[in-house]
Amino acid sequence: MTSVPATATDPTTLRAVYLDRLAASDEEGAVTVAVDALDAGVDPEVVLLDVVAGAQREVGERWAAGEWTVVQEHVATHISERVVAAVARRAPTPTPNGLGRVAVACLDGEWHGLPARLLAEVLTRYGWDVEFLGASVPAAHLATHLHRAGPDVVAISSSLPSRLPAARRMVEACRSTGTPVLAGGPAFGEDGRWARAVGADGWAPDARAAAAMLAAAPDGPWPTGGGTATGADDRGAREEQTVLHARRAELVGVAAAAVRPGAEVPDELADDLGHLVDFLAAAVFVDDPSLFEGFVSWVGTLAIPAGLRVDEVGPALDALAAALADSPRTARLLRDARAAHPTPAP
Ligand code: B12
Repeated sequence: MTSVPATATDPTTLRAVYLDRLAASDEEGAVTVAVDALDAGVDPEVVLLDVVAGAQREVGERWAAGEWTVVQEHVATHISERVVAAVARRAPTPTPNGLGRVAVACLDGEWHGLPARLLAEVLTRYGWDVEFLGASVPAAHLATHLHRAGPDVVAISSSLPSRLPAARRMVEACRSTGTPVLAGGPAFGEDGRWARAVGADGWAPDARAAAAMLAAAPDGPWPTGGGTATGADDRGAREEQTVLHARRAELVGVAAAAVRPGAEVPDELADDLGHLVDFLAAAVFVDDPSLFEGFVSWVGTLAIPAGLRVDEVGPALDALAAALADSPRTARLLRDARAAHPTPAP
């Protein structure tokens, strides 16, 4: 166990100590680390973004490496949510300073609510009047809410690039109410290249940058991120993405039969293959092979027992390519990914 120096104020030490408390499922200890840091003069934003968010990213690494179970990750995330609430209670919240109102919502099907919650807390601290709408907000319900509540900006959050088609629907729903959309979270790419592709009005890499950007230009215009991906405006790309989603269950079955013939399909394998199809659909949608290749590299490194193994990735891609030969964009992405990922020697 990492001991807590009474005066620990540097973010790296605090994060290590905080992670220890998460690893021990010690909610009270984790809250104490955060509150003591505030009392020692550490900026609440540092506690939220460098300690809590930093620790959560490490939780994800440990899960992906098979060091932590899903249950350990769930417990840690629950504790972090409690810690964010404790920080909000302890550190006085400035009264809204007239900058305007922001609604923060996760995309439909996006259950990573904590990153959005952290963004909401940070914007509140910068004087915005923030309404946190939570995880997985359906686009149509968001539009209804925006008509009623009338915020100045909608901040949409997503961690999974596979949700980009949903991002496009969300942007269109916000547009129908005349509310500008700021996008953020890893779903939109490290440089925000897919924020532009789904039509967002702005993108920021993290909560600090979002706060600075909104303070500098509350009404926009805002930067929309790097890249030139525009596939979401392309009718052919949209059609192929729709086909992939409509055939998802069948494609998972085809790929599973190719990689483990005759065997019962465990949930973990079905989940991984389902994500493979979803990421393929998103890559087709924004017309960017790097999105799919990033996922293929990542899924092959996961240490999830019974999930898709690295030697099964190539055969799964081959099976999908055969089943999707009449979808030209999809077939091209599968071919390129396969060339970049030859089956490793046993
Ligand atoms: C906790 C967690 C979960 C929890 C989420 C619960 C919750 N209440 O949030 C649960 C269990 C639901 C979950 C589920 C899944 N997860 Co998960 N999860 C995580 C984990 C460990 C932590 C998330 C977190 O809190 N991050 C900390 C924050 C602060 O992250 P952040 O993105 O840096 O946030 C900042 C910016 O992005 C930005 N920002 C965020 N939103 C916005 C919005 C705007 C407008 C702006 C400007 C900025 C902005 O500001 C934030 C603060 O600076 C991450 C690991 C990770 N690296 O994040 C994996 C991770 C995101 N999950 C992952 C996966 C794969 C999944 C699942 C698919 C697993 C599965 N097999 O089912 C499902 C998908 C569920 C779904 N459909 O949404 C992968 C994604 C990999 C990939 N290739 O995309 C990750 C990266 C884990 C890993 N190491 O591989 N997960």
